[in-house]
Amino acid sequence: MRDDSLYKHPYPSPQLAKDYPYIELEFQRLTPDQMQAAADDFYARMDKRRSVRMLSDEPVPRQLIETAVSAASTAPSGAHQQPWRFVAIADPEIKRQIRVAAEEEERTNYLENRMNEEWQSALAPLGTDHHKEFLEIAPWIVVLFEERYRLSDDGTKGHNYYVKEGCGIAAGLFITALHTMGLTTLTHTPSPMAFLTKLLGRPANERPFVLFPIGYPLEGVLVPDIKRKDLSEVLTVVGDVPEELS
Ligand code: IYR
Repeated sequence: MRDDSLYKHPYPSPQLAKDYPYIELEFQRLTPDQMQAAADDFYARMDKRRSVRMLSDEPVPRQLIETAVSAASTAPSGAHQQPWRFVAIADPEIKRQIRVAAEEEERTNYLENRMNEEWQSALAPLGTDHHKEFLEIAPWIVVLFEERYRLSDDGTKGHNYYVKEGCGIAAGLFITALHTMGLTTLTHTPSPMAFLTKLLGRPANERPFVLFPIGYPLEGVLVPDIKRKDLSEVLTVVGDVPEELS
């Protein structure tokens, strides 16, 4: 039984619990040592994740992609609307069309200076260019579309809330799932990527958010020797920390 005594305004209120279904949270309490060990393991594993630009053509079973999407779709979202749609492509001809269209856009970005100098110099250490061969070689491409608004079969529109936030979290969970299952990907945003809506036959309420080529890394592949920011550069603690939390 829940002990509400800390709260003057318990959630759900008795009325809310009458009006809507609620269930007790399933939660596994860990010991402090287990918690730190889990955190250390997870961090160590995630710190090994790298964006990979040369994937192999080795097949990846569909089931793995489906499970990764299921995991991604556990992301929290505004009003629990889950405003995302993952579109998976293994069809060589469609992958080829995506590559051709993406390279066309990127040619303008890189060779006709659609990206300004500041942008191009920020990318210099990554050495990206308009060649996107991985789009054809990777066994899978998954495009995450944001569902900008809801569209019923009869054409009625409905508002979706915090779509970008939800999709960003879903994308994070997706790459985490892929990494955990021993696959690799690149969070790729061919720019502009409106061509994907048409090419993949998606409805007007969906907009491409990010594209993921997915597969195994090509044996011996090189990745940029980048360092991640130190904790002190990404974490600021404001105010006093009570003794028992230190
Ligand atoms: N969309 C281009 C450019 C690009 C932009 C950023 I910011 C990157 O981190 C990497 C690439 C491309 O995909 O090449």
